[in-house]
Amino acid sequence: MKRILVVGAGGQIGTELVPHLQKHYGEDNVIGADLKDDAVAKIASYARAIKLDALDFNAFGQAVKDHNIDAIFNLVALLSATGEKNPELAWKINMGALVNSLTLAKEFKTAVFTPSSIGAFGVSTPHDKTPQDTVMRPDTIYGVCKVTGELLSDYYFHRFGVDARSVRFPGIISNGCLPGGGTTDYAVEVFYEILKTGHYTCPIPEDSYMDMLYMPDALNAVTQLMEADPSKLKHRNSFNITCMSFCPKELFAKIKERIPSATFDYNVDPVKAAIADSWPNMMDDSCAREEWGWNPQWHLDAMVDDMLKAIAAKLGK
Ligand code: AKB
Repeated sequence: MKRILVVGAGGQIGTELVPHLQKHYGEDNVIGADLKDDAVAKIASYARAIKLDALDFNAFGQAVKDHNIDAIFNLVALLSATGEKNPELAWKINMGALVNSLTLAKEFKTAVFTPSSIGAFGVSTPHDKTPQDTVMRPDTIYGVCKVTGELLSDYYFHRFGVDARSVRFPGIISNGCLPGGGTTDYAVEVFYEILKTGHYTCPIPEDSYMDMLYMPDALNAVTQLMEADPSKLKHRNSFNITCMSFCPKELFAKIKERIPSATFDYNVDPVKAAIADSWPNMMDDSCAREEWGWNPQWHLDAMVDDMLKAIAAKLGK
C-alpha cells in the first residue's frame, strides 16, 4: 500500500487516521478528501487535501486515477442517531460511498477499508461475548447499511478479488475532532462538558453497557489489519474488535475519582437508549486476535487520564 485516498477525512476518525497513515506510508502518499470546504481547509493544514463528493462516481474515479491510488479508506457515514432522523438519506450516503469505493476498487485494483460497527448487531444478537459470526438483524438504518456493507465487501472479495477488509468499531473515544450523531458520543462529550462547566447531562441510561475503544488503538487496528498477511485471514468483513465495556455510571465514577467536584445527571433520549440497548454489551474479539494479532493497549483508567489531560490542554485549563 503506497498511495492512499481517505474519503470523509474531515470527521472524528479521519482527522486522526490521516496523520497516522502519513507516519506509516509517508506524507506525500496520503490524500485526505472531504465534501465540505472547511474540512478540506483543515486537512490541508497537515496533509494533501482535495474536495470530493464520494457519491459522485466520476469525480471519485478521477481522483483515484489522477493520484494513482492503491488503497481507499472510506470513512463517509451518517451515524446511528442521525440516521434515524432521515433513514433514506443515511442509506443514500452510507451505501453510495461504499458502492462507489468497491466499484472503483474493482476497476483500479485498489484495496478498500470501510469501518463496520457494533451497530451491525441488534436486539436478537447475543449481547455478552457477542460472537464473531452470529445473528445480525440490526434495528437501525445505520446497522442495516453496515450489515449490507459487510456482505457486499465480502462479495467483492470473493467475486472480483477486491482486497476489502474491515473492523466492527465500537464507540471510539478521542480528543481530536468531536464525533457527531452517534449513540456512543456521550463518552466523548462528557470530558468536554466536565472540563468546561463541571456538569454533564447524559442521554444514555446509567446502566447501559457498550463496547468502547480509545483512538490510538482504533488507528493501530486499521493499519494492522490492512497490513495483515491475507493467507491468515479467515474473515474479512468485518472483525469484532473491542477493548473496554462500560456504562455511563462506571465512566462517570472514574471521572469523579479524578475531579471530585464533577456532577452528572440523566435526560435519557429514547431513540439513543433503544439503540444502545440493542447493541452488544461486550463483543468477543478473539478472531481478530488470532487472525491478525489484535492486541489493544488502552483500558479505562489510562484512557480517562489521557482524555482529561489532552482536553484540559486543548481548552487551556
Ligand atoms: C455510533 O454511535 O453510531 C457510532 C458507532 C458505534 O458506530 N459511534
